[in-house]
Amino acid sequence: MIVFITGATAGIGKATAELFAKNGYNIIITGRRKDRLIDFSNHLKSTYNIDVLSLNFDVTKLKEVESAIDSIPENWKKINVLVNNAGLAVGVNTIQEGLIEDWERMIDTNIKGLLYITRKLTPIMIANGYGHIVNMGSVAGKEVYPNGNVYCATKFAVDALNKSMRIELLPHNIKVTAINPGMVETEFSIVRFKGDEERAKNAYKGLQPLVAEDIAETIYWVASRPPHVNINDIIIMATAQANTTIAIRKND
Ligand code: NDP
Ligand code: 8X3
Repeated sequence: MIVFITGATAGIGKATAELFAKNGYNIIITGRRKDRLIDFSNHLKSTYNIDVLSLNFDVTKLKEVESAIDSIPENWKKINVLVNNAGLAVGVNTIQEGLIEDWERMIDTNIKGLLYITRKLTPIMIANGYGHIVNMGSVAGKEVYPNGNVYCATKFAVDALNKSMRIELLPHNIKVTAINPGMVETEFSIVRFKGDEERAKNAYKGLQPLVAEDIAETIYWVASRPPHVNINDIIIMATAQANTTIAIRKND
């Protein structure tokens, strides 16, 4: 069994790779940070006695995506599960003050990157006659919140693409699932706040957020249902969070 995970150098993607490796899958890990890919690949191979293929590329660069996927050896092409996970939020601004470069990074990564990967890998899955695509959405793709505008829009797009993919890939025996988490403490907020670790920590102040392993377990669970069962869509939140704007914190 083979799982292909985008954005496996940190957070949810990394925890997901670890869990699939623990369960005997061979893993294709991807990301831009090559040093992390090398270290993580060595860790997975030595700990779980599985095979790992590392692909170092930026999902926003179509040519890099194409040549990385074209380089996959024949014996790695029987991909059972694709986890379209690489993504990010950058900045928290009103629409009138938003930075165009932040918007472009989010649109290029969360929408276009996911599309580039999917466009290259679906013909391989179709040729195989099976597959399962797990798209990383968000509660931000179900409801908007103040200053979330473009990030929310990208995740609403993922929600739409998830539904479209399920229709179009139905004749090819390819399952399609969306996982939509609320707050998960990873590097996500550090990226969103552009390296301001103090501000990132504050996002989770006074409550217990989800951790990457909670989402990894959910992804592993959906991927390990029997062939006749597909989980279409999951929303998963910390118990302390009710929706994108209401959470209960100890200091409230
Ligand atoms: P992290 O920042 O911890 O991890 C993000 C991963 O995405 C990294 O491995 C990073 O790798 C990769 N990535 C980002 N940009 C690119 C790019 N241009 N090319 C290739 N890889 C890229 O965040 P999370 O694990 O929290 O986020 C994973 C997904 O989950 C995202 O889609 C996010 O929107 C979603 N999500 C997160 C939530 C949260 O609260 N944390 C809640 C809901 C959804 P590298 O930098 O090495 O390229
Ligand atoms: C990440 C969750 O609420 O910060 O997608 O947008 S949120």
